[in-house]
Amino acid sequence: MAAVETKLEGQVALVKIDNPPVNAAGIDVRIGLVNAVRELEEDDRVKVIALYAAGRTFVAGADIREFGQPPKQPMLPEVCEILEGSAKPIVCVLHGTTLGGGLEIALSCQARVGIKGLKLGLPEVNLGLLPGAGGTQRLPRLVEGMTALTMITSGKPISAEAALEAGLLDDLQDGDPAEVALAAGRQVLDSALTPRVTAHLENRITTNDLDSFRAKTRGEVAERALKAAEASNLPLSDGLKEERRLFTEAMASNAHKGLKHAFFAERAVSHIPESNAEARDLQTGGVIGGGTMGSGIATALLLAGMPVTLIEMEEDRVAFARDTITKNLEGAVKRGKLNAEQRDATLAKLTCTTDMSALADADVVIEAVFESMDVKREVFGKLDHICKQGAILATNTSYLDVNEIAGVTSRPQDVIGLHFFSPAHVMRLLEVVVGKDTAPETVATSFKLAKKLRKVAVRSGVCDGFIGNRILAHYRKSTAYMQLDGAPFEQIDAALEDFGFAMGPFAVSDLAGQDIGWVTRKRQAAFRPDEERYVEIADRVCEQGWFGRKSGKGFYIYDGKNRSVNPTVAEFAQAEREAKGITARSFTDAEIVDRYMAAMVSEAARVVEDKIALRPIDVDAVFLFGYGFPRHWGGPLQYADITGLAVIVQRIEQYAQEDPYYWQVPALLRELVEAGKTFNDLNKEG
Ligand code: T1G
Repeated sequence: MAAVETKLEGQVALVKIDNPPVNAAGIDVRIGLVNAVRELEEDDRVKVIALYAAGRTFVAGADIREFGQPPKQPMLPEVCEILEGSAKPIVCVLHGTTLGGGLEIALSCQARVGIKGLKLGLPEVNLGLLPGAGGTQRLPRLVEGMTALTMITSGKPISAEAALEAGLLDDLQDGDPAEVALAAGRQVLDSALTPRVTAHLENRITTNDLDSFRAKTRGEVAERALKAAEASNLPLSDGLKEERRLFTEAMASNAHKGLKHAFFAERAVSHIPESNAEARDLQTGGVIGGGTMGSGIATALLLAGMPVTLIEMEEDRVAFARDTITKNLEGAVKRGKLNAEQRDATLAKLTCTTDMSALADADVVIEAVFESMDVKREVFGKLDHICKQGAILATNTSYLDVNEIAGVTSRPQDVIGLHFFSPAHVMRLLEVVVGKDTAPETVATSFKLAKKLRKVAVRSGVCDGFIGNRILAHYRKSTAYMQLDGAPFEQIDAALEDFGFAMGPFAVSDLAGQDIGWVTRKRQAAFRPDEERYVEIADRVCEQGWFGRKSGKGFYIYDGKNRSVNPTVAEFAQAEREAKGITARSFTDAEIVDRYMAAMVSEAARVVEDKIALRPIDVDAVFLFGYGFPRHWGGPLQYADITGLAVIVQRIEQYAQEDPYYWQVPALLRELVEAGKTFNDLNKEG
């Protein structure tokens, strides 16, 4: 099947793009389009060309997989120039998600007809780029300045209706793209649709538009996109040159490397060894435990359209759970995800009860009770007798041994860990923890559930803390060590927020509750090696009952929306230094980030080494979608590749001089450096 096919219908030439899954404008599509236009220009029978695409969408952009590869001619800018210069008018029919290079192709045609449900956008900034095939020059010639600048700098798509109103579309139809294309071609023949050459239209960005955008556009990526759009006040050929110059600059940027990696991380993690196993039916869900996590999980299942039965021990807890879920759905109404009718219909699918036998027919049951092995073993013992054969029995534990939990049932093959992140109906990450006896069908069904919940599911093996929390437990220590050695915690938070984290580690633990970390530290105290440094500052804070936001005080003091540093923390730090004979020293922000990331990368490498994560990119996805890792870095192991693995090793070896127990170079990291390889090479080996 050719990527581009032509068929004549009278004087209308239908040109069909067919390059599944999303008709990306890869080399075959580009060559196909150029050849089609060239041939049809010479064919006297043809008076108009109607361009459309097969499948679920018109062109969803340039082929991202070609980025960073040697360029294959013709490149998309040239294809767009050929479409724009065509001797025969080209009407383009758009459906699905017409994005990036796909919209740029459409902008280069002489008329555009949309099909209802269409979304149009220039999402290049989400990849650290800018429209590179004329989008920043031709869009402002078709729509008014503010609309053009918004689409170019925000990357957000607009609806077909908004595009019609803005003049981006000439018409909006319903139906099959091929039929709409033929009808549109005939409309041009009948002069019911007037072709316009975009290049001949005036740029509509005003100085005021630019001034207002300059004032509010922040960040290297968006500022560069705005700069390109500004060049639209030049003659088109000069504007296109400036756009190309800035596009090439963006292609070489770290932000692009990180954001492209993040795009593929979200998709690569669904490629698992169990992909071909048969997933079971998933109509109804059950949740045990109506606390914050249980209610959040129930809300996620309800929002995915599943009837849910939630179990709690006492009636007042049942009422609390229903109330929490109702509030969660109210929040979804506020965020515009649901309207009032949909909220009520969703809530009607919820059953809250103390009677566990109500779970007998559930296709999947997710346990979210107190993090105690005894309690979990008791619950799974009961589920084993209540639930129908073939039901997925899942635990939402965030670190307990899934194999031990499965071991109390007669069907460990149906037991799996489904580790949600709070708030469970909002956070996109789901760690799917596969036990030693978990059946491939159970894994495949869990990934199917994740897709239904619009989660990014990452497969994890069983270990303390799985992928995310195991790595967190390690790098978190580096912040306590830096604090004891002299870095004020607020400096550590600020340095990491500048690096790109939405919130620094001390602020995060204040938000989550200092008592959670305290319980973990006490649990680990029993088997903490003597060689391991231990910092007591956080224990001192907890001993005061200062658990963070929920108690109005932690490392920070919270007064309504205001937050200030808790000065007593510095006193606790100084007292511990004096007790341990430590002289405080200063840290630069850069050193704080280097140490934090070296600690994160080293434990992440060990998680890959131990095969807890399938690939390095799985670790990156966990941190991008569950731990607020700055997207423009692409994740901790992509950061390591961008920074240079040898540099990371050299830093760990330097830090090991002061603490050889904590700072150890993982074998995998050393092997990659010696082999001149990167974590991405491992991803490719898959
Ligand atoms: N190039 C290559 N592969 C792509 C692709 C693209 N543009 N878009 C999607 N895929 C693959 C994806 O990796 C997955 O593969 C499969 O298609 C299905 O995607 C010059 C420079 C279109 C809204 O940024 O936002 O044009 O995992 O799972 O949820 O100015 O894909 O199955 O192997 O996401 O239905 C601009 C990116 C490019 C759009 C569909 N375009 N794509 O979502 O399916 S830059 C974009 C999306 C550009 C020019 C510039 C979404 C989607 P696999 P999926 P989906």
